[in-house]
Amino acid sequence: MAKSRKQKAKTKAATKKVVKLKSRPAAKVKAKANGLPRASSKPYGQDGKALQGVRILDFTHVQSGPTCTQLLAWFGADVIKVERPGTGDITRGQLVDVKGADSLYFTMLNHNKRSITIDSKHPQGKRVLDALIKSCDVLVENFAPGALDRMGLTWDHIHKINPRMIVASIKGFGPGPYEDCKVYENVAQCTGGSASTTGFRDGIPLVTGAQIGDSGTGLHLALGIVTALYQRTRTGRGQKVSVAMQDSVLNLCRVKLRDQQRLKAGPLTEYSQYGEGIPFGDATPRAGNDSGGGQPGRILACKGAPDDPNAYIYFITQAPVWEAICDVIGEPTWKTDPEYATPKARLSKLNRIFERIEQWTMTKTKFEAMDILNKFDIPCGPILSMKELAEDQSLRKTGTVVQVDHPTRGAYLSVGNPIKLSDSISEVKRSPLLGEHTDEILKNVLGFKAKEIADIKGSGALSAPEKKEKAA
Ligand code: CAO
Repeated sequence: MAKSRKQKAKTKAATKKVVKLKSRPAAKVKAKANGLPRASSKPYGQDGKALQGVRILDFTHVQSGPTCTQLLAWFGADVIKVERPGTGDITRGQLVDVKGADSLYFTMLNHNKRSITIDSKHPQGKRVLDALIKSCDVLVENFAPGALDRMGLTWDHIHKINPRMIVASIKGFGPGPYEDCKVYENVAQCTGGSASTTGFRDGIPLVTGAQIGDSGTGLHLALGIVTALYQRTRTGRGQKVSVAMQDSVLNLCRVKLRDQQRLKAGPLTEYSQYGEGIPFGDATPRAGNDSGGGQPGRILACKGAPDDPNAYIYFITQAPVWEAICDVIGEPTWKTDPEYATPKARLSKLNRIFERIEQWTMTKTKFEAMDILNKFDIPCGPILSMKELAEDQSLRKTGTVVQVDHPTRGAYLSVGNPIKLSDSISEVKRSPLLGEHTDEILKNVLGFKAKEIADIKGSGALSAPEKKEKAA
């Protein structure tokens, strides 16, 4: 097909471009033909951080949002936390263990961030916020529904002044009957399917200690943000990233929705209830400590229980190691007995089997049992207390548990970055004091002159309103 003049011109321009790139000295050519930079020649871990160059306007508070931005900060993003003058993130003053110091609740969720205090409803505060929006890549918030809009920070406003801005939000619920509700951790666990499937069949629904509603949602949001940042490298524009806590919990409970649908095909044979001959209702029941998958498991008492509340082990009767289990617990005939030899035959006798295994585990400490069972590749795990985890040397070595120094509270333990990148090493830096970086951000990030800074400060936009003197 003959090319039009326009097409010919385009081809010529493209050829020119290629020639130009080829004719540059090799050292100056940064991009390879596939558009990716050349592989760094620096040693792994010494060529910056994964999210270096990404700046986050962090409007988060309490737990869900701060979990997300802390993770991004550990990966090297410059996270600027905006806090209300005077009080800051409410968690600074919650569950206080050292008088006058930021609580562990706050410090353990806000590492590697900078703090600036701004009254977001003050005209001069809005001016600073607009400047921050212009200079940041991502705004992250987990205010109650509508709060960001009430501050005047609507999507239209943000996108108008910075079309590249990614606006990431956590709310309790997605669009629907509950979209205006305020939500905390346990509400999300209850509305996301976790509580109805946690606990024992004959007991009330239970919430779990793992903060799947807050921290779980923060993790989901972090993935949404880096994904949006990646898309932006192609489109050049920002987008909204929204995660509802109910959705995150349900996502983490997807195996229970799987079981809900399996109910149509008959009883859930791996649930203890099946072996006990108790009929199933029309919803996924609570399954105690039964294993979620097709490998039956239970928590069994070890030497020291029940006086020691954590002298227990999780034991899985994985089918491939059944014969080894029989030998270890002293029931070698179960290897060939048709009543026990196959996984199907065992399903109706799980209570009997685990009672027998427990007779054996009760003769060992949880660590002794773990050592013996590991030799036979029998999947098991001791119930570790927070005290044991805090003292665990292997977790200290990997940086999953770290000791951090803090100017007002002294040294404390925290959970470090659980996601390990070989070329982006996480250092855990202490959380910022309230407004610690206000001046630095106004001057170095936003480029305000001394006079402007003095005017903004003088307006009261960055400080708490003075307490009125009590009338005599
Ligand atoms: N300057 C001025 N005002 C500020 C401010 C600042 N720097 N930062 C916050 N505020 C204001 C907000 O604008 C809001 O004012 P309006 O109600 O007038 O709009 C007000 O502070 C309260 O914000 P909020 O409603 O978000 O806070 P809350 O303590 O009442 O509710 C929470 C907390 C968590 C229930 C709610 O924020 C929420 O539902 N968030 C979404 C779900 C979520 O993340 N939950 C997890 C929390 S962790 O368990």
